[in-house]
Amino acid sequence: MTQKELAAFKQYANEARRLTIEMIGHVGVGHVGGSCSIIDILVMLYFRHMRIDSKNPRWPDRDRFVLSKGHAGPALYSVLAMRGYFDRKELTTLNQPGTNLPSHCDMNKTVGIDMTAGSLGQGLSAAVGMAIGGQIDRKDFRVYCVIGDGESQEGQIWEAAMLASQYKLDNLIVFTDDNKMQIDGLTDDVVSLKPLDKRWEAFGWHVQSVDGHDYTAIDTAIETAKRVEGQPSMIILNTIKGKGCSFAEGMLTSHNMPVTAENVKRACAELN
Ligand SMILES: Cc1ncc(C[n+]2csc(CCOP(=O)(O)OP(=O)(O)O)c2C)c(N)n1
Ligand SMILES: [Mg+2]
Repeated sequence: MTQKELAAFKQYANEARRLTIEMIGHVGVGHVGGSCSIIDILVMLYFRHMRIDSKNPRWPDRDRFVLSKGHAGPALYSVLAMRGYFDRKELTTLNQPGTNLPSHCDMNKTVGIDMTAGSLGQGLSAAVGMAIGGQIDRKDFRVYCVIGDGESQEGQIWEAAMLASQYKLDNLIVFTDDNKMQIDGLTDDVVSLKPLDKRWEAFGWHVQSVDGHDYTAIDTAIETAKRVEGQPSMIILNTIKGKGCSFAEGMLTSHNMPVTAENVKRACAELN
């Protein structure tokens, strides 16, 4: 990756974080923490790695993306708007009556959303189904999916994990947003997942662990995952909840928090 590309990704991520905070600030409350922890991976996917065409959002050969931790919808909406799937003006309608942008992703409402999500644990199963579909149809699209660390306590995650390795789904690349926090506690204190990498390996997956805010590391990991044959890929992203916004960064309270006009002003200044 060139220095120029790196600078561009940082700029896109700053912009996506600003849009996310503005959007949530407009409603007054929302999932700041889990949205901001995934912005860097979303930028890398939507601005570098995914084969997509925003003017043809249902293109059968497109790569698919499933945000299994659907409560982080605002982060995805900001990136989709930046990529031209819909007008940025729509972002101010987040979670309002009649909106196309509900707080949790809905494929029947929002252009560019490939799967409805929000009930934790289900999105990965849908992603596995899409990858099996691609395999049956002999299509070369990839399926990308982001799950949460807290979400990984759901039994359904591990059912999907077993199926994916059984079917040797090397067209499936999944990321765990390992921000170490869930709704009301540290993931380690609630039900620890350690050692997370070894667990995925034991389920037959190719596993990598990287800094989830380091574009070069993420880029290299995705390139490696694309070359893996005969196994699905897990990339564990070491992330910080609320990353980039000092009123939320690293705070348990950032899960679903009030966002004031003052918060928005300060975050936008920090992200400039
Ligand atoms: C099946 C189900 N149970 C509970 C919830 C409520 N809930 C929403 S987010 C969340 C915490 C998830 O933690 P994690 O996956 O780590 O998300 P993140 O830290 O990225 O916000 C919970 C329990 C839900 N959406 N679905
Ligand atoms: Mg978490």
